[in-house]
Amino acid sequence: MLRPVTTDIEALKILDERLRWLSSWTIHHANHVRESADGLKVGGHQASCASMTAIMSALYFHALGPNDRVAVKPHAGPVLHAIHYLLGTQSREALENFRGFGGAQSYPSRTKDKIPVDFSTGSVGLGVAITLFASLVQDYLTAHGWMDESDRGRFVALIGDAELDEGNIYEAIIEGTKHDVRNLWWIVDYNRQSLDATSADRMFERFDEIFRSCGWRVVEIRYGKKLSRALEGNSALKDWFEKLSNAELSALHYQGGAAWRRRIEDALGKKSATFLKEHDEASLAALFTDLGGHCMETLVEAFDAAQDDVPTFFIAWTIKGFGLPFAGHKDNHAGLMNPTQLGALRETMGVREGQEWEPLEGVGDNSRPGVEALLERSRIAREKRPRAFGSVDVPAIPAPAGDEQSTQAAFGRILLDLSKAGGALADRVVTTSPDVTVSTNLGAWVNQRGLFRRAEMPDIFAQAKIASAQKWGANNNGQHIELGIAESNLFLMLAAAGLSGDLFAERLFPIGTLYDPFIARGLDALNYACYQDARFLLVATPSGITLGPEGGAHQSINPPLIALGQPGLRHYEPAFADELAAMMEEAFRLIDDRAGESTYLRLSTRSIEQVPRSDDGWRDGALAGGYWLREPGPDAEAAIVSMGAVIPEALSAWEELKDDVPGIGLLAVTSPDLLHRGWTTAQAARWNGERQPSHIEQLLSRLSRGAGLVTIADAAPASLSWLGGVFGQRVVPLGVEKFGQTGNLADLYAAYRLDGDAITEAVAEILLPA
Ligand SMILES: Cc1ncc(C[n+]2csc(CCOP(=O)(O)OP(=O)(O)O)c2C)c(N)n1
Ligand SMILES: [Mg+2]
Repeated sequence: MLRPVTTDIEALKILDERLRWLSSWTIHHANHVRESADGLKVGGHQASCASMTAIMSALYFHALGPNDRVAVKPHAGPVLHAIHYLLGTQSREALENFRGFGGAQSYPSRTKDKIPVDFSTGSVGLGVAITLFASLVQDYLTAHGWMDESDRGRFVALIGDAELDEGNIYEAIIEGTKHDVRNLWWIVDYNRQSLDATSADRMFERFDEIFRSCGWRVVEIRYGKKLSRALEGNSALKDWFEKLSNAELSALHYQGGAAWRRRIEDALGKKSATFLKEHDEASLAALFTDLGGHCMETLVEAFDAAQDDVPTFFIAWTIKGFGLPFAGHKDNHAGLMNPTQLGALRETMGVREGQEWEPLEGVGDNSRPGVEALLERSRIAREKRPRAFGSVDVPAIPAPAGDEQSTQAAFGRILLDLSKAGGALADRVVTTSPDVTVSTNLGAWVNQRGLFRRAEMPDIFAQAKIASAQKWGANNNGQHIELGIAESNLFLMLAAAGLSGDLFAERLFPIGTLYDPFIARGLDALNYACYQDARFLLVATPSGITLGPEGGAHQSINPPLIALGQPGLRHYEPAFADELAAMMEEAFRLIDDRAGESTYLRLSTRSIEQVPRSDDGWRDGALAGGYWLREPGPDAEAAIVSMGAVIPEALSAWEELKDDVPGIGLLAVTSPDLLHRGWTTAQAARWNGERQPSHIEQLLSRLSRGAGLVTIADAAPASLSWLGGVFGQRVVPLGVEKFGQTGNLADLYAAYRLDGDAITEAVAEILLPA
């Protein structure tokens, strides 16, 4: 039975045990008790949870303040659920349905779990780094006067030690050093085991050096009180212990007291006689498992001692599977206790059969009031906050004037005009770019609004009166966060800024720019941002082989296909500046709309003649994914379907063909992504008896059923070729399927079949009988 509570430490220890039990039981229940409908292994990570129940108990029931936010190591999700179960904010039903449909999620999810999840996790490394960018957003909000200094919180990442192999963590700390980030606690669950094996010994002490050199405080929580005392006066034993390899240490933790005795005798001989006489096998096992990450006093002391805002990297030594039968075993990552082992654990934890879900089962009457008081205090700190939407009015965004424009130049002009006009939206826009601010046309905006830095940074070139188009002083009012070249950081920055409404109840309108091909470099971080429903505008420019002389390494091909398959991100690819203005207005609206999403604009440096408009009839269609730029005749037999920067080729081919192919239409596609979604949504609705045709069905129904479509895009042709599936119309898809190369536009368009000749030939092919 557990002891009566005398101090918070005692209550925290009890809660540590409750967490270990409840997380083990939740996983066990899902795998061994709940009926299986399909015979699939349900899974879960009992060892990874047991590894950090003490750390999480000390954190959630002692150290965290109400404004603190935590990214929990993905496979410790069940511990987070257990914490909220104890706090009364998670239901038994959700736990009984862990990893089931609608139940508690395997890995903490902001959007799907009902408990407050500050950051979703799952793809290791990303949850760690986003905390750094969230702290930067917090600094940004306080510097701009939207948040009180006193409301600032700390950002905590709970990290698996193998997670430290993810390069994005180091990209983030390098960026963080430049921005002097603070209020961060990164706590490593240093169990020296990964999924496959024990971790490499060679990295020992390297992590400390890396973090220290980036300005972090490193706190090693290696020994618990008992073990520390035992080793203090026994330097031979301490020396031997500290030289054990990761694999040896894990194996000993698995084998237990007898193995410890044997190994110590072998290694130290007579020198260990007194020590071994004083310890039986059980006490040897208990002693050597008293690592810092399992010792409540040590953890609480370490957390209490780090109360300033210096970013702190804690290395808490732990045992994977602590207290469970497979503790320390190298294969325990996905290991599950069998019913007999679980039964034994139940007994040692004082849980009666049938009472497994009882939150405070096994806690004695004397202890209860202290535990309950601690839970009550912690409950208030962990309350879920509502998401904030609809706070900023988005004004109409006018199109920049000019007969010839590129969409990239128009983007810069629109932002500059927005800045000059001022207003709530302009003030809440925050731009960011991985060292391509100038080349993506954000320069004029930054001249107007300045770089953001907590500490004033003069523009030395301007002070020295050296001529430059970029006048970039930095101060804490600036609205552009300049990043180093690492694209992964861009997406994590967008993720954090795109959650500002949720995390801080203050909406920001984040805009990130990069070159289109380099989306691939940060793709998992982009997916991660979308997964947690962060809201932002991603502007990718330049794109495609239209970039000409820059060549194949910079010419993107497949991002429209990426966007087609990416939930939470709407792809628009405008051809004209007025389309772009409408899309930016829509993107801003979507950022602040509960049912909205993020937007990806794929832009180009090609300056093209703008089309005259007689009215606004094109606008709704453009925002829905496409519109007839040249209306087809009744039951037309052919149409050209064009996306983005190749519109001049499509228009000239249409001019050339219009007399020979009566009624030929020209469809401007602005979003294959929206058209496809609309199409599949309408099909799904038909199963429910709703017969509203989708936008693409309405557009294509203007043509005859046997009509042919020639699609053209400076992108993978599969972006548009699927249009033939809507009504079974024939398609000749033109686009780029081989890597690009240097060249002028005429040469490249001819070589890659993106020119007017290719279009007319393709139209001829579909009209001539086979
Ligand atoms: C990006 C990514 N790669 C691989 C995985 C699969 N995976 C999940 S946990 C894990 C190892 C975790 O080891 P560690 O971080 O030390 O956590 P522990 O369970 O030991 O606490 C791996 C490879 C993942 N979730 N994300
Ligand atoms: Mg590990």
